[in-house]
Amino acid sequence: MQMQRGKEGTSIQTPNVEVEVITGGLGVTAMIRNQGSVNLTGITWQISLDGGLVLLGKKTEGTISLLRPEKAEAIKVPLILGFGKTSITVTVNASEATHDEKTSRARLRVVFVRLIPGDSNALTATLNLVASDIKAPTMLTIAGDGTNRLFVADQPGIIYVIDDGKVQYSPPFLDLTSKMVKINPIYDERGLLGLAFHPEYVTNGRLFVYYSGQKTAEGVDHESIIAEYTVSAEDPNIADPSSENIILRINQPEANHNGGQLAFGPDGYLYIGVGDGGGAGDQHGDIGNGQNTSTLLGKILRLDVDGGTPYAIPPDNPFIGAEGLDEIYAYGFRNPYRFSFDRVSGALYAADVGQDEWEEIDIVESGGNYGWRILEGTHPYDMDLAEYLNISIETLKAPIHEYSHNIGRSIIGGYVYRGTQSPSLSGLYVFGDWSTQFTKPDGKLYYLSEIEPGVWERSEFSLANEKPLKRFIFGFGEDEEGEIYLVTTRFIGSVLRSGEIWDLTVE
Ligand SMILES: [Ca+2]
Ligand SMILES: [Ca+2]
Repeated sequence: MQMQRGKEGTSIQTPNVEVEVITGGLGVTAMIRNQGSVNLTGITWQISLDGGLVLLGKKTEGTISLLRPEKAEAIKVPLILGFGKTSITVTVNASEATHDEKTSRARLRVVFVRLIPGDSNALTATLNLVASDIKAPTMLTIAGDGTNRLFVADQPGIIYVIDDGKVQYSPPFLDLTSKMVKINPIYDERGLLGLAFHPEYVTNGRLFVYYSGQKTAEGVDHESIIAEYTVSAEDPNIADPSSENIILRINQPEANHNGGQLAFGPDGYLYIGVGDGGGAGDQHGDIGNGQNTSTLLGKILRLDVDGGTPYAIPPDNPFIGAEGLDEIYAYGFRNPYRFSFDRVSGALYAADVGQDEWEEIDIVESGGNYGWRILEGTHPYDMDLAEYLNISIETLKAPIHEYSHNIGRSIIGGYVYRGTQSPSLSGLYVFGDWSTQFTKPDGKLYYLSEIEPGVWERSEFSLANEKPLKRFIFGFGEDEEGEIYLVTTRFIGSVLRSGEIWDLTVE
């Protein structure tokens, strides 16, 4: 069964061909995907180069005789010989009256084609280095106390404070390494993954962390621990290490897919992103964890940390009085590693890292089922499970945007920009992809704009500097003015101190 859904969850019966991505190297390759629900036949394509000195491969044409729904096919110009800057335009036309076109800029060096990051007509981002000499920063946030200090969580367990552009290394704001599992410096998804300051931090000094702690049960890998700390009474740049108050422990069956985001909503409640338990394909129990509302795994949780001990359930949480754990706010997630609230609308934007093929962005609502592992993005993953659970596909919440692994590998959620330095970015959702490859740092920077109600368009930033980025993107952050930051590493793990903090501005 091939049920393709539109942006509002309606069926698309119209044909829809898309040029997904253009890549360089030796020659040019473009991925053409059938995004509709009907077979496409007789797709004619053209790859043309405009500008520079092109001796071979200036214009290439071909035909794809049949492209089935969900499928993608590569089209190629195997040999290009040329020099200088050029524009590569890929055009596709299917006989079912659907067409698409994409243009990328590139530099030709004899037979080598180097793509310049950024979509044609995309905004140009300038990255300014704010701090470095950190192992593997996973996020950046603020205390909201008007000091405009930046707080950075480093995956091995240290929180640094950056005050007026200077990182306070010793002592750090908080060192949690002794409480955590020892993480693999080569690659690990465990570690210090989340940090959020209480909305009333100015008066109560409370902050919350999400880290990977030692297991206390058999048959699990580790525990995700959400704990509270209090700032030291003597020094605003140090948290009291003895103040730990554990809010929640969650057994994690595997090392990966831990989620990790903590954020307070505009309602004052603490939201927590928890992954599906890890491994691959959510193979946990009979039905997996995403769809199982008797586990906290594969969920976004919502707690009241101002009432109850150690927390209370907000009175309007969706599973109160119904089957399912009362902590759950929304479910059907695989790895909601990063989410944020729009400062203006209050909407919760979550980026859910996909399995084999699709990365997605969701606007999350109370009680919503976001589909995993029945669907990956809008695409079937385990339709038998829907039948087994008697879930109608139409009731699953569709992402506002998805992209395939031809484009990226692990989506890294960011923020809707509400700052003042970059007016052209206003209201756009800035996000990224960790890296297109495991073996080399190739993070991508994107933004999403709602071009008409319910229709979202992804653009890859052009870069004024650091192009290509050549870094892994681990997360984003905002300062008190709503200016946006990016945290990266040069290496896949935390083995070296290659972590960097950048602020991002647009002309
Ligand atoms: Ca319940
Ligand atoms: Ca989903």
